Amino acid sequence: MAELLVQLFFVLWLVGSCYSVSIVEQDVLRFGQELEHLLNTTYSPCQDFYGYVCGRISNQTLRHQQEKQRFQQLLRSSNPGQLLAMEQKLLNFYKSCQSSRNLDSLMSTQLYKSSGGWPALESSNNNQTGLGWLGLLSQFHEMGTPYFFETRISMQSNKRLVTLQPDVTRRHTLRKFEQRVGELLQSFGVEQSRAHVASLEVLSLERNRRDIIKTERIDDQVQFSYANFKRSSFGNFSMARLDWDAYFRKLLGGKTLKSTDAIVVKQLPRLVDYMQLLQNTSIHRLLNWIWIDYLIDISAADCQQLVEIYAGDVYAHLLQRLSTDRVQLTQMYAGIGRAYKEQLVGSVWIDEISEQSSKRFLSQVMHIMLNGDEYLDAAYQDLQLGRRNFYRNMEKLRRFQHKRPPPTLAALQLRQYAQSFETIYELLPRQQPQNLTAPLSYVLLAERFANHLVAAGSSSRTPGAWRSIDSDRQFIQFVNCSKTATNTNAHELLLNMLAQRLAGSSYREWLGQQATVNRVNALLTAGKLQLTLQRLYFIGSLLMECREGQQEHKSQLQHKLLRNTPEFSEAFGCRHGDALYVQQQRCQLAEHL
Ligand SMILES: *[C@@H]1O[C@H](CO)[C@@H](O)[C@H](O)[C@H]1NC(C)=O
Ligand SMILES: *[C@@H]1O[C@H](CO)[C@@H](O)[C@H](O)[C@H]1NC(C)=O
Ligand SMILES: *[C@@H]1O[C@H](CO)[C@@H](O)[C@H](O)[C@H]1NC(C)=O
Ligand SMILES: *[C@@H]1O[C@H](CO)[C@@H](O)[C@H](O)[C@H]1NC(C)=O
Ligand SMILES: *[C@@H]1O[C@H](CO)[C@@H](O)[C@H](O)[C@H]1NC(C)=O
Ligand SMILES: *[C@@H]1O[C@H](CO)[C@@H](O)[C@H](O)[C@H]1NC(C)=O
Ligand SMILES: CC(=O)N[C@H]1CO[C@H](CO)[C@@H](O)[C@@H]1O
Repeated sequence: MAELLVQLFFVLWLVGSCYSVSIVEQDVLRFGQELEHLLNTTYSPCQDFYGYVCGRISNQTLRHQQEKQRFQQLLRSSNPGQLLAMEQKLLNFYKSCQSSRNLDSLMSTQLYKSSGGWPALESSNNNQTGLGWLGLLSQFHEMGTPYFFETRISMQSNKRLVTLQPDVTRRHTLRKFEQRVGELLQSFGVEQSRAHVASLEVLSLERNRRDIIKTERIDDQVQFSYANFKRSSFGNFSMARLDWDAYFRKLLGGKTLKSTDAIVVKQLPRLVDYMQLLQNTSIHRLLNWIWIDYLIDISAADCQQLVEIYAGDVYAHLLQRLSTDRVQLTQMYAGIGRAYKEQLVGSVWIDEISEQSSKRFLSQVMHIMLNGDEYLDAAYQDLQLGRRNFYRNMEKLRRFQHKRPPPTLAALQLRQYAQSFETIYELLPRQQPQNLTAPLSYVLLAERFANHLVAAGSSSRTPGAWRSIDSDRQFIQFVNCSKTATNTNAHELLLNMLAQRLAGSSYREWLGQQATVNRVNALLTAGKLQLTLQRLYFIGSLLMECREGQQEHKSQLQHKLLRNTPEFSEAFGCRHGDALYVQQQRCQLAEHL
C-alpha cells in the first residue's frame, strides 16, 4: 500500500511538475495502477497469460462498497434533461427505493389490498377478501410471481394453449430461509410473539412445500380441453371446487378461456400434491407465507441490485451512456466498423447477408451511444414510475416485465453487448464517472465489440452461423491448422481471431495518431508492472472475459489465439521457448476472393 502511494505521488509529481498530462493520460495511468490489484504476477505473461490476467480475479468477489457510491455519483453527475424517459423512470424507481422502502408504501399497494394483506402485520385484520387460495395465487401469478405453479398462455392457431407447471425452486436452504424470515419480520417491526407464531406457521408450510418438491416425479404431461380440465378430479380432489374461470380472467385481463382451449399440465401428480396442500392450508397462513416470500429478496437487496434485476436493459443502457465519453467511444466503433469493411467484406469468411446484419448492429450501437435507444424507450412507454412509492413501483415494474413480449434477437445482441459496461463497472469501481476515454475504451471494449460485430452477422445463435458457406474449404484448413477439438471451438477461435485483427489494427491506427504515446509509455513502464500501451490492450481485452465461467476452456482458447498473434510476442517480449511465443506456422485468415 505504501509502495503504491509512493508511486502514485511519483506519477502525480511528474504530472504536476514536468509534464502537462491530459485527463486522457491520467485515465490510462490510473488504470495501470488499478491493474496492480487485479493481475497475478505469480504467472509470467509469456507462459500463462490467462493466469497472469485472470488468476487473481476469476474467483474473487469484485463488487466493492464503492460500487454503490459510484452509481449514485453517476446519477448525480447526469443532467436530467439529457435522460430519456425510460432512464428517468429508472431513476425514479431507484429514488423511491432509497426513500420509501417502508411499511406505508407496502400497505398502499394494489396488490396488498386486493390480496387481503399480510396478516403478521395487522393483528386486527379481519378483512376477508374471500378469494380462496386459487384467487390469491392469481393475484401474484398475474404479476409474474409463479407461486406453486407457473401458468404460461400462448396462442396456437386459433386456440389458446395454457401450460401449468409446478414450481420446484428452492432459493435458500431451509435454515437460511428461517433466518431470513426472522430478519424480515424484525425489519418490518412485527411484535415478537406474533413474529414467533407467524414464522412457525410459515416454516411448516415451507417444509410441506419442500417435501412435495423432493418427491421424485416422472416428467410427464397431460393434455385436457379446458372444459374437461374443470370437470376432472384426481384422487379425491375435484377441480370443480375451484373457480378456474376467475383465475384465468385475472390472468387474461378480463377475458375468459373457451371450453375448447387446451390445458397442458406438466407433472400432474406434483400439481395435485400442491392442490391438496393448499386446500388444507388456511388463507391466513398462506398469506403470511406468500408475503414473506415476496418480500424476502426485495427487502434485503440494495437499490442498485434491484434496478439491475428488474430493469436490466435500461440499467445497461444508462450505464453505457453515462460512464463513457460518448463521442470518443462512437469514434472507436466507427474505426472498428471501417476495419470490418476493409478486412472482412469481400473475404471468403462472410457473405452479403452477414455483412448487412453486422452493419445494422454497428449503426444501432453508434446510434444508441449518441442518441439513446428509442426502441427501448418506446417499449417502456406505458410504464409509469413515480419517486414516492417503492412497493407500488415494484409491483408495476414486475407486472410490466412479465407481460413484455420476449426480446428479438437483434435486441438481445445489443443487450448482451451493453452488459460489457456492467463488467467494466465491476472491474473498475474507482474509475471516475464519464472518464472512460478513448484509450481505455480501446483497451477494454474494442475486442469485445469486434467480436459482437462479427457474430451479429447472423440471425441465429448457432456458433459460426455468421460464416459464409463459401468458406467451407478454408474452414476445414483452419480446423486442421488450429488443432481444435470440435467445430464449435474452432468457430469460437476463428471469431476471436477475426475480432482481434479488427480491434488490434484499429487500436494501432489510433495509437499512431497520438503524439503522446512515448511519453505515456515512459510513465507506464516506470510502474511496478512495467506496462505499455501495447501491453494494456492484450491485458484489458482478456480482463473483460475473466469472470465468465469455463476457465480451462477459456484459457486454452486464449493461448491458441495468442500463439497466432505476433503483436503479442512483440508487446511482451516473449522469446523462443516461451509457451506463448508466436508459432511458426500461423493459421492463415486473409483469404480474399
Ligand atoms: C496467484 O496465483 C497463485 C497460483 O494459483 C495463487 O496461489 C495466489 O494466491 C494468487 N495470488 C493472488 C494475489 O491472488
Ligand atoms: C475457482 O472456483 C472454481 C469453482 O468455483 C474452482 O473449480 C477452482 O478450482 C477455483 N480456482 C482457484 C484458483 O481457486
Ligand atoms: C380492509 O380493507 C379495506 C379496503 O379493502 C381497507 O381500506 C382497510 O384499511 C382494510 N382494513 C384493514 C384492517 O386492513
Ligand atoms: C384426500 O386424500 C388424501 C390422501 O390421498 C387425504 O390425506 C385427504 O385428507 C383427503 N382429503 C379429503 C378432502 O378427503
Ligand atoms: C392438513 O392439515 C392438518 C393441520 O394443519 C394436518 O394435521 C394434516 O396432516 C394435513 N393433511 C394433509 C393431507 O396435508
Ligand atoms: C493438416 O495439416 C497437416 C500439416 O499440419 C497436413 O500435412 C495435412 O495434409 C492437413 N490435412 C488436411 C485435410 O488439410
Ligand atoms: C481524474 C479525472 O480524469 N477526472 C475527470 C473525470 O471526468 C470528469 C467529468 O468529465 C472531470 O471533471 C474529471 O476531471
